[in-house]
Amino acid sequence: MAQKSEHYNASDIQVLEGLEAVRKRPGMYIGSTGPRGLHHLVYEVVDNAVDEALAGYCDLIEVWIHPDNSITVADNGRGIPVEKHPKEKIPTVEVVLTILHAGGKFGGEGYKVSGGLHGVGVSVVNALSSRVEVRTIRDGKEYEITFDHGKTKTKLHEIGKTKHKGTKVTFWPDPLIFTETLEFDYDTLANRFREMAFLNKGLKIVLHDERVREGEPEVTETFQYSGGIVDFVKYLNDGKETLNKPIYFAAESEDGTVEVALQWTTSYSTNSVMAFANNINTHEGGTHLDGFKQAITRTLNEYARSKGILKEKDANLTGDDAREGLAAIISVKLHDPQFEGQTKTKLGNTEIRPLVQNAVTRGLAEYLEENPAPAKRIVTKAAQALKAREAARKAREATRRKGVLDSFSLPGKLADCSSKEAAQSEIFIVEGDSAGGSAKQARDRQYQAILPLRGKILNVERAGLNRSLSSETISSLITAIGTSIGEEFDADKARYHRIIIMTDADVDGAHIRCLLLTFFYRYMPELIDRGYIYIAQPPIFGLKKKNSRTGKIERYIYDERALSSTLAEYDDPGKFDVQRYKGLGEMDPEQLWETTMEPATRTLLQVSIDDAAEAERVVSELMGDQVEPRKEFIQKHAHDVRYLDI
Ligand code: 0R9
Repeated sequence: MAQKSEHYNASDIQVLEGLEAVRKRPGMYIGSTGPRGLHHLVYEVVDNAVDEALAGYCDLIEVWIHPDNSITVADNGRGIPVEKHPKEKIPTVEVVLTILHAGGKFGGEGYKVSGGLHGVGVSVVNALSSRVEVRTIRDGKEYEITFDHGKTKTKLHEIGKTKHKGTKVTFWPDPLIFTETLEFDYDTLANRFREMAFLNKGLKIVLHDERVREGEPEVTETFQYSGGIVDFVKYLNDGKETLNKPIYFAAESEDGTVEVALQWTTSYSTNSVMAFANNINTHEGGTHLDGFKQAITRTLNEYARSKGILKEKDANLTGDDAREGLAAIISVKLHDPQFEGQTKTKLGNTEIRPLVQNAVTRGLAEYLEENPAPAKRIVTKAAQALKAREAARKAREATRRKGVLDSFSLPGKLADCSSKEAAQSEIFIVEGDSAGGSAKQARDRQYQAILPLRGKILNVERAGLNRSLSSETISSLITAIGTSIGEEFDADKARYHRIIIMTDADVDGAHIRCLLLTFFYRYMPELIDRGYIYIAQPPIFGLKKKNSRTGKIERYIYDERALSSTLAEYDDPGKFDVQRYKGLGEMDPEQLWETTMEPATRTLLQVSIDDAAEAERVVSELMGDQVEPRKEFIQKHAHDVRYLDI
């Protein structure tokens, strides 16, 4: 808008300042300018289309990832209005794109329910894009308006008549803002759209990836679920042994709507319960989740007592007992959601707790009475969880009497650091004694502790907590970390804020890493949430001058694919020998220090769970006791196994 100087007025200045502020501090609006923030741009636009679907005017959303890293989102709704905005005196569509927080507030009454985590609106996408093109169809006429770095480039103009309906937005993320990467990750987008389609029954979301990869066709995937969150629960439990058909309840009040779907499996895990508010995954929980949990625990206890499955002398089932093996989706849609918590993903609306609690109590009690066979399986499983928990506590007490879990008696193999400041301290979990020995010599004693792992680690996914505790490797891990486990787990007691898995760059190393990640995911997930878990990146090749007397490594290579390009660039006359490191033990302490352990120069991968549903499925498929899903997973991912991680 800066170009149209003859019409420059006070509201224009305000507009410019608004979007300039977004460009100056993008993190405040989209979280980061890394890959997460980049993908957030897409969600922000798709959320607008989903709002139109929730209002009942649209049932198809299409998304294209173009080869030049631009994105198009199209919906078949009413089209963004083009009439002059009464206050701003420019077309409403231009207001929506150029004024901060202008979102749904401008559409007359606005939307009853609106998604979007930050709710910042599409103007933020405009501010952070080098170019945006918007097409909107109103009364059979198609209009276009374009923007350049957030400023109007071509004013709204009609481009023709059409029988179609809807809005189409294309944007090019600004390379000056997204300096880390401009590349969209297909799976990240696909997982989010799958989730959205589950949460909005019947809504069709089509994702097209137009980026051509050698020898591969263009990818198009359609997400549409006539069963909504019931299909979501089936998806979470795919390949698991289930105890009941998915149960579904819905309730409505003047505050909003509640939908719940749930199904128990034979699994030991308790972290497949996901709660959403206005399509946002409320990772930090909140009132809807509290209401749900209370209802499940109470109802199962009452049923178990009334049927004599729990006797008078027996203790009550705890929430964890009742939820062991449970997969559930709680989805609430509210007119005025209050998001709280550190990451604004905790629902605060108190009126929602009784709404969910009553719906689940009534619905579940009725289900149990009407379906005695699955009801018995569900309650018996919870009663077994109670017994296993009591047995695990006894095992823990016995091991503690022996002094094993106690942090006063740290494991003998641990070479601890001298600092007691957890925030500055780190522990390397190292595969094998020989690498452990090198690491102990290499480390900075003040801040770096080394725990060598001898022998195999149990697969906790199959063994359960009780048996895992009797494994020396697992108990020394728990003691060294200091948080305890199970009911007594306390993340604040972690003795290190960087827990670094350092295994060999071979198949065995990958297996051990996988077992350790499964352990942290199942029993210490809060350490992953807090960002305490890391994976070390040792080099896999070293380049050495031919006939070198000193044997000095001139250059380290960390990535198989980088070897040939590095050789081509660095070694054209062929004067280097390539040494392949099969294990950490092949490096001397100085080499291990400079390549993998020195904070100033090393690379660490921080483990995070972007997509809880996907993580849960992958862990159960890969680590659980059913062979068939694992086989299918490995066949499907055989080609990209280098990039596989949770
Ligand atoms: C491709 C992504 N889709 C959108 O961004 C999109 C926004 C949008 C919309 C309305 C309809 N479809 C949309 N798609 C709309 C229309 C009307 C009222 N409210 C919303 C109407 O016809 O009266 N809008 C979102 C905000 C606005 N429109 C508004 F502020 F301009 F009204």
